[in-house]
Amino acid sequence: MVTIDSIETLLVDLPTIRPHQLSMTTMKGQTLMIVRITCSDGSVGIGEGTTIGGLAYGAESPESMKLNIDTYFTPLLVGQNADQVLVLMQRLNQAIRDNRFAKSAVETALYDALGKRLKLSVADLLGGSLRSSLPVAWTLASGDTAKDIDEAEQMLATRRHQIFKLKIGTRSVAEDVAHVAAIKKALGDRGQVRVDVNMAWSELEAINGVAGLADVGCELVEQPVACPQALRRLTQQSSIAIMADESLVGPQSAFDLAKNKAADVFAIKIEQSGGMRAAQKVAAIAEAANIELYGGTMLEGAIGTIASAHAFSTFQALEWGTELFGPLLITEEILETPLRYENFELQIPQGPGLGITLDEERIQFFNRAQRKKSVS
Ligand code: MUC
Ligand code: MG
Repeated sequence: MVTIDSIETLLVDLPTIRPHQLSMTTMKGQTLMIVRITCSDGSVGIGEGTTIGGLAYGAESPESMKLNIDTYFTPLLVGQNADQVLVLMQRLNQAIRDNRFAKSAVETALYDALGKRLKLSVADLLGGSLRSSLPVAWTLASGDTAKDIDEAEQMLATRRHQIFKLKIGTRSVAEDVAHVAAIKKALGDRGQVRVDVNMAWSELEAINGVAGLADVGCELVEQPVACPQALRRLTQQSSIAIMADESLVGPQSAFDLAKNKAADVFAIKIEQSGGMRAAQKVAAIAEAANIELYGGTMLEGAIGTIASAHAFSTFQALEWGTELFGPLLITEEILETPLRYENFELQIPQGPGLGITLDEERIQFFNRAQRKKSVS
């Protein structure tokens, strides 16, 4: 029997290519919480947890994930049969409430190690991939309309992205609509334009905002309001698609939203769902309820992005593509072989497990614990 020998966690702090402005915070860097699980046969699996702006987005932070995995998850896992991922996750779920992001990171590492042992990809372990590449949107969030247009033009010219998600919600509704109108006018039919309000609007603001956005050619509005009932009312009256993101926190919430038809589209994220398997359950609920799908991101680095890609590759439909651009927002390459983004798509690595290998020197260089040692 192959058992779990040890679990290591580390925090890797990386700069972003430019400030990334969301309605709740502006990110200047990203912290990857990396978990590494070593098994008795020598196989090693990696997983990743990220948040957006520390605790600005939700109840978990990279630091809390590290502490909770070290203190509470590890004793439940060490010595257990490493092949039985469902049993291991059930063991965690019985003993530990919530902590969906940390669970997602650990589940990724367990499947990565299992895939390496069996010489199967993570997508194979999840039932098999239905696609080898995924369309990837880019988020325009510099905070400046002219800069955003330049950035979009660059993405179109290099054939990296043709779907653009604009982060709005910090300015007035009228200013936001004007910002979106200017970008859509500049791009015309060459680029699809969507927005993410990250819950910043009241219901009344959203009624006006969504109507204004529809008029200027925006095709989708992500999480305009926090309240699920308001989201449902907007979905019922909007002429363009309304997408749930923050309201979607795993299968139970997916069922509640689907039951009330509170969104046209679900932005599924593996971390918010509680892992890749839970993300598949959310997708199944959406499919049964005729809700369309979009593959979301918590701005993960390469590990979380590729774990998401394996999970999304198993979805029957992915009508709105994905936004798996996280590694491109970070200045540093942390893989031995960089990911391939070409022709507006991300190629899903084909090797066993996640199919990626970390550049250990780079990881150690940016490891917060090593940096602290070299300063003191
Ligand atoms: C979110 O709310 O969707 C996804 C893209 C991005 O820029 O931020 C994230 C989070
Ligand atoms: Mg969002």
